[in-house]
Amino acid sequence: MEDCRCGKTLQLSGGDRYLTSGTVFTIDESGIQMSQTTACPLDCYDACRIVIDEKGAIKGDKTHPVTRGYLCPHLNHFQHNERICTPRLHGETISMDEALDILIATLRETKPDHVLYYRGSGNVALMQRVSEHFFASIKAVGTSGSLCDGAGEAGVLLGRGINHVLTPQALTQSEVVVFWGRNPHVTHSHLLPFLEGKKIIVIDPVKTAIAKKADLHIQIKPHGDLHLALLLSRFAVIEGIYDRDYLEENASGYSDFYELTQTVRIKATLEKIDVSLGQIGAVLEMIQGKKTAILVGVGVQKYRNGADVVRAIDGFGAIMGLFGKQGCGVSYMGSSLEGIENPFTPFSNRVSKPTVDFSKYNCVFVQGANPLAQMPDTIRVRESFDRAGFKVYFGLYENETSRSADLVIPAKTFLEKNDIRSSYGDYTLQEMPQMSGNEFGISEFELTRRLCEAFRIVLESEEKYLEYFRSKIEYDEGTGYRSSRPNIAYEEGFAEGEFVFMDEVDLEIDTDEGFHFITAKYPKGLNSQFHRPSGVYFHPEAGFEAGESVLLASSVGSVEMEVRHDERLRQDCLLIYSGTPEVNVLTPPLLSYEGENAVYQEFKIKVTKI
Ligand SMILES: Nc1nc2c(c(=O)[nH]1)N[C@H]1C(S)=C(S)[C@@H](COP(=O)(O)OP(=O)(O)OC[C@H]3O[C@@H](n4cnc5c(=O)[nH]c(N)nc54)[C@H](O)[C@@H]3O)O[C@H]1N2
Ligand SMILES: Nc1nc2c(c(=O)[nH]1)N[C@H]1C(S)=C(S)[C@@H](COP(=O)(O)OP(=O)(O)OC[C@H]3O[C@@H](n4cnc5c(=O)[nH]c(N)nc54)[C@H](O)[C@@H]3O)O[C@H]1N2
Ligand code: SF4
Ligand SMILES: [Mo]
Repeated sequence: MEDCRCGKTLQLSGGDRYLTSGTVFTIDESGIQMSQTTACPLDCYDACRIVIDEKGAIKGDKTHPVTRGYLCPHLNHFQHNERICTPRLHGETISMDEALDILIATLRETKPDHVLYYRGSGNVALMQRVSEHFFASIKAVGTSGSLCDGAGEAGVLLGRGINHVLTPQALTQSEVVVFWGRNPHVTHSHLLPFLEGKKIIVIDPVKTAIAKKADLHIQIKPHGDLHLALLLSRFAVIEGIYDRDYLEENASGYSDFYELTQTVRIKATLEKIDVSLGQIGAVLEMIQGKKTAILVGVGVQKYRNGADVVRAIDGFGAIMGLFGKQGCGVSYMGSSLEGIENPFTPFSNRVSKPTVDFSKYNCVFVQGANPLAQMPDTIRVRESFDRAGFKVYFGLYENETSRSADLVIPAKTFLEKNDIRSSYGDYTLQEMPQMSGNEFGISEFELTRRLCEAFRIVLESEEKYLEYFRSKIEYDEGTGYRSSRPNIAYEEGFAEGEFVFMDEVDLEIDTDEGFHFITAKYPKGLNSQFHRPSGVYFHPEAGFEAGESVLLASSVGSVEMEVRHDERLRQDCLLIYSGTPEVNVLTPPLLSYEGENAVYQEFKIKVTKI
């Protein structure tokens, strides 16, 4: 690991595991105090608790109920050699004061509705949102929708009204755990120790590590999940293993839902999604009378009907009476803000994030994101970003977006600023006090303070916001949790009183030519941060040699990539990991029908040898 180019960065050392930071301290009202623990704010379910030892090395916190002392390799890379050390304007180094003056002057001369604020998920701690307060107050345009989990979340909310998760601790009570389009070895590794002794079912087109260990793996055709969930529900009713008493009380629309499931043509559908009747019987047999948790990932909802897919899986959970019981339920990616009211001014004007047209704005402010790599339809995004007025990138690392920006403002890392970490995988709510000093970069709060001062916008002190978030923490055996957390998810029913089943469904299965496209998370990277993957993966028998180049084409674009082999894939699929440069040249500028989400896997891909 090398130093930052300007030589000011903190040193990484200790092989692969530890990071040695400089002075370890935290400032409070009584002066400077030694501080020991913080939390990792990377975009990840785990929200690991971190201990900084007396030598400044980063370690997992053994007392933490989820982390249990283990971190992951991403933390070794978060201060890698491409960290941005100095502000720059059109490639020329400038001071932070100059950068802020230029930003302020630009914002002053731009009509507010020509200013776009675009925030990504490079850091998911709560104070990242403080800058929204400024941009919303000047009436700039914010974004709505998501590149990530929005379709599925819309499906969850339509059925349940509120999105509660099953925490790793809640799973200790489960007898069967179903991973449905979710890859815990890569994206939620701290969950794994909680699975010991449980029966595992995996529904995933890829033979992931958890699928290899599973008692049952259904290697479904991508996008077959809606049909599978409806068929499982139908057979649960036919076989009489549904939870009738539960349904009468909590989900009385179940007979209409059962009727809806009867519109699925069994034989033709099973053929199309490549699932057998035997596998449906096996799932039902394994979960019958067992405490079952279904963990749904973002993999199932990267399609226009993603909300329906997740809602149908929820419907199956309801049919089996899984909600509101210990160790049971259906759990999707949660919301970090659930139960915490946003203290910052919200945007009154928003545009959909996955399809935003940057060229409409005279000033674009990008924070903690790399839209030029991670948004769908890269060619359109690139052109529209190029044609936008003044582009500002506020982040930690160089990437496609920093290289195309007019003004680059370096951020501070989470060790260098104060924050609070909420989680979308559990209910922990953790303090993240400043741990080390740093002469370069600016925190989100400080940047916002300077902007608010220039525009005479009222902003509370940093401590006041932190205190507000802190007031939502409830401690239990030394660990902080959101005070709003449910004891058992949905124990007290659903937001609308009852679970609301879907009442119509489009069962069409696309028959376009080409390979099914899977774009999933890469073990060594976090979207476009840290290690960037490369190449396109095929099953060895899919007809392509490892090392040869192929032209990949979808209806929006085409790109050349080198072939790699991966035996875990189906022969009719290709896989390009998230973070691969140019992957999103292939993905469409469309929104999910519900939830304004990106739909990365909507299109099939045609492949030609070159
Ligand atoms: N190492 C690492 N960890 C991460 C991230 C990262 O980039 N790298 N990203 C973080 C972020 S931003 C998120 S949103 C979470 C996401 O966490 P996950 O939901 O676990 O992530 P994915 O890899 O997108 O998808 C999971 C699985 O869905 C499968 N899948 C794809 N299409 C389908 C389908 O049509 N049906 C079914 N049943 N399965 C399908 C894929 O094969 C994959 O195994 O992970 C977080 N954690
Ligand atoms: N093909 C394909 N595309 C995808 C996906 C996929 O699975 N396949 N996944 C989608 C999903 S789920 C997501 S969540 C998005 C993620 O896409 P983005 O939100 O654009 O995230 P990253 O690529 O991780 O870029 C985050 C940047 O944040 C900056 N950063 C990190 N920490 C801080 C900080 O403390 N302050 C500031 N100011 N900046 C910081 C870093 O410089 C980093 O480059 O990508 C989406 N795109
Ligand atoms: S990226 Fe996730 S697993 Fe790794 S240290 Fe951070 S929170 Fe833990
Ligand atoms: Mo995500």
